[in-house]
Amino acid sequence: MDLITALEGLVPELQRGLDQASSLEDLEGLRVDFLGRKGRLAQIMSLLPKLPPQERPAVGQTANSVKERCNALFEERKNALEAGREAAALARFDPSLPGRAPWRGSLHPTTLVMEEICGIFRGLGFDVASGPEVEIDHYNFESLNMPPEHPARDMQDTLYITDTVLMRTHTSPVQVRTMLSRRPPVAVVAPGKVYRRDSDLTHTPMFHQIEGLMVGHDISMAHLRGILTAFVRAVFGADTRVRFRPSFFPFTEPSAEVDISCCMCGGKGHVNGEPCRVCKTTGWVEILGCGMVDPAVYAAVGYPEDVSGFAFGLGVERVAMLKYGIGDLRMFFENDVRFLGQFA
Ligand code: 2U9
Repeated sequence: MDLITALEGLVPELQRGLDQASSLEDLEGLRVDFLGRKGRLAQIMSLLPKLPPQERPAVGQTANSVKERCNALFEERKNALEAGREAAALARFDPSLPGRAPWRGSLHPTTLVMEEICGIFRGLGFDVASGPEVEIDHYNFESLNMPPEHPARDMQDTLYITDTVLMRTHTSPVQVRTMLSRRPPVAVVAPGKVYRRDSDLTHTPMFHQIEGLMVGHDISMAHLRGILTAFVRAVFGADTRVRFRPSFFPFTEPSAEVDISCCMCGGKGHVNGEPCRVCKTTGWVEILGCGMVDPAVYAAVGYPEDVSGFAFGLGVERVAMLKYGIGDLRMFFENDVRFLGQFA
């Protein structure tokens, strides 16, 4: 068989091979077999030197042409195989399926309520202040009319670090520091963590408070009632009823505790004929403590005698429990995403 016929025979043979190739790997095998350094074409061309010189150019031209046609066949088959691969992938992929939603974090209910409350007081003209959680006895107790031997200082209730350094038991030292650095009038709220040696179903060693202080000239109990009524109605709704009961705190005189009409039963004491679990059928729930700042506190921070003002304090987790109907304080500290995710 002459070399030209042998070369021309490679094209249909390659075509048959390509028809059976089912992958890009098969294709590469065929390329090595036909066009590789020791492949079919190279083997035929190795016989070239044996031909008489005048026949060689024609064989060379045929070899080039066969090589070109083979390359074209490879290219064509490669494109077809790639298109098939893509189609198969698309057949497995259903673009109409809903996507996998990325997991999104959310703010802790304590943070949400703390930010909401601070926002309300900002709107009423208060500044938001913060201070250290590790405090000195002087700011946490002494300046707040709780001298040494005062029962509130008991080791039973306070987490002491040294004799005079402790974990703050309320955010009141923030207001003390504010008064020491600013002249009246002042209006501040102090949100933050507080610590007490207490742990049971309704108490945790750490919880969050927001306390407020407004001091100036001729600030009266009427201002206290007006501000705190506006505040609870902003949090619990405009039709919330409010009542003030006499109470006692070392740092305020007179002092009061504030109840609101129960946000679970609307003050009726029953829900669908069942006794209300939130207010225990009384129709009222305690929400905060307050009072007119005791003159002893002004004396401790060097304020003049003719100022007056009020202060209040509330537990943030307690407000969140009432607002969202959360029955168990421990939920706030367990970090269970099934609980936390409900506030997204
Ligand atoms: C200064 C002067 C007075 C802050 C006040 C309360 C009443 C109060 C409790 C609520 C529930 C603490 O979280 S709780 O356990 N607080 O009832 N707090 S008046 O009085 C101050 C604070 C600072 C300089």
